[in-house]
Amino acid sequence: MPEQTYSGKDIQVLEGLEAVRKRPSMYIGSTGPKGLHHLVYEVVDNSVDEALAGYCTAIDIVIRPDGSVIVTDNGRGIPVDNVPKHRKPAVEVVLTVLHAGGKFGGDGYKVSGGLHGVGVSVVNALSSSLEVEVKRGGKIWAQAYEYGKPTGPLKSTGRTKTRGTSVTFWPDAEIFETVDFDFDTLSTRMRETAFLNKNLKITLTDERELEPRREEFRYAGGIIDFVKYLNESKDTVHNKVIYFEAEGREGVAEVAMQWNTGYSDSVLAFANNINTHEGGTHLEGFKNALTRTVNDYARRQGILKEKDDNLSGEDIREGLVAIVSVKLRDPQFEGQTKTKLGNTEMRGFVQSAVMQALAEYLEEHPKPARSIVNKSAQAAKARAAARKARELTRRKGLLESSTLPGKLADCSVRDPELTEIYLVEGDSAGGSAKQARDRSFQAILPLKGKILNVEKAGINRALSSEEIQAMITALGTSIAEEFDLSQARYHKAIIMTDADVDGAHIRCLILTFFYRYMREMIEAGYVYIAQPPLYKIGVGKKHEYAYTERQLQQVIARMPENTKYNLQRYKGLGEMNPEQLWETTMDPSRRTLMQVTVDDALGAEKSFVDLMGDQVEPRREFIQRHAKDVRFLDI
Ligand code: 0RA
Repeated sequence: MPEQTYSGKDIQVLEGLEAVRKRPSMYIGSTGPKGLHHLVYEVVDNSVDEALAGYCTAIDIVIRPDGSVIVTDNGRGIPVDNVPKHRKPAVEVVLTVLHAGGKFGGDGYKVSGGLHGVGVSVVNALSSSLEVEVKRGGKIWAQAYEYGKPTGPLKSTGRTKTRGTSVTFWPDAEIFETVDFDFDTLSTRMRETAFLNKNLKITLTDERELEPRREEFRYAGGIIDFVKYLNESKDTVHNKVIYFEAEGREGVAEVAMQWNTGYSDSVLAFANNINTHEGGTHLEGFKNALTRTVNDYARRQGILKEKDDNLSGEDIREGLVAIVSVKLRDPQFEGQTKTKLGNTEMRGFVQSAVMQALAEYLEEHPKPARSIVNKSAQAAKARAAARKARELTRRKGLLESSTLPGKLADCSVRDPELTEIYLVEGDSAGGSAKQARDRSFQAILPLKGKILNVEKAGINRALSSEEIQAMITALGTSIAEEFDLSQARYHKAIIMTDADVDGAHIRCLILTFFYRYMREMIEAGYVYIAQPPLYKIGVGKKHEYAYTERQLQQVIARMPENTKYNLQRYKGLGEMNPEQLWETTMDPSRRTLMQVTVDDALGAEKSFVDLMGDQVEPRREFIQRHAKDVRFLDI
């Protein structure tokens, strides 16, 4: 190759991508699994921008056996003509210059802001290899990169009648803690993206298994289908999903909502397709409008009398599943995780849009309107009763008693930042864990079999369950409205259950409890899932553990031919002696913990509700769908 001479600009470019490689977390949040999957979202979001601009109708994502992911769209194709300032084809600039992606795109709504929209150049910088193929102007163009740098110039490789872009990348294993893509994580996110972009077809294929797994998402109803999906396993208060949209100078707002007979609410807010977990002005506008409109209606109809207090926002939102999706030109993302919409104009815009449309809906649909208001009034009554019951419980000293549960084997260190509590399935595994642990900083709380299903029970019954009381007192934070994170007695709460169906169920029950009553524990990153091994492979006096089926295959493949080995399958924690439990699952220097996040409110909500909810059918489906993942189905 001819010697290259670098101009000042080129050096700047390299420095840009070098900076990304030096401090990846600044650009993608982390180098853990979350950051890894973020790479896919980044590429897909660029294709979604093409869809938002009206040029792309289909996106295909394939996880390849060689560790790469390929994202293909049928958009306009990244431009290939030269950018005078850089003296390079636009596609090369988009892939090698930080934040260059949007500069050639003109205006329109974009998926960008916060950690999103950092640009495909960031994906390029963090990939050991990346290939881009563009179909545009009758030609096919291709270029390859290594660690963000082109291995050669953009070349035309053939002719075509179609248009589009395809990006294949191999995440750099030196940068990421893991380069193993998780199908379900991607699938949840792609489903969400499809819901938010009506009629956009997204397919996800996993070619790593002998039998490829494939899912296709395309929703003609958009966020209406999203609400139906979230309410799939619920009994609803009214049949049809309420939907409206509004457009103004500020942007566009879309709302879909439907109440179910449950106790919790799931109001998800999005701005330019980004899940604004921390809420923001659009959500505030929605909530204000909802509370006002329903109260106005209830008074006009005489359901609320003059002497009655207004229904609270919380009462009205009980059982509500809603999607609030806004699109705006210049979104400002704020907050800890940059997922809080800050644009002040959106508050009033969403509020008046919702007030007008919802008032009209209620007037025109008296039957569902009445059911909704009655449901809110009931919630208000129940809440007053629950408050009384809680005060009573508190007086009895159950919630805030300083006496820790008898079954808790506490640790000796008192600094919560240093300590952890294992929530262990069953007394026998609890016993092993007690022997295995380092008692200075590890506490053990054994939990009896199935803890109460808090999704079905109201707060009152939940609080009278012994297992739940034990968890609350041990954790120290209290719950719901009285929850106080600063009182947490441990900064790691580690759920440790058997690797079988029952274990998965119990894990789900405990997670549901956290999700409903101590969500801030999850948000603070205090909740973890222990990963006990599935196999022990013994060769002579040595042994190794495998935590997944794939790992087992790898261990066996690495052994010299005809080696005799002894394979032990662990059906439950009880089969490990304390020493094995320590070295595989509890020793901080050797164990793997999975941190639980609410990043995926959809996934969490959905799997909790499917497993815990009212209806039997989705639950059976869920178990069948996941039966492949469940390592030891006890039949
Ligand atoms: C810059 C400008 C235009 C499109 C794109 C980038 C673009 C980027 C990606 C990334 C993945 N798929 C993509 N598709 C398009 C607009 C091009 C025009 O005006 O024709």
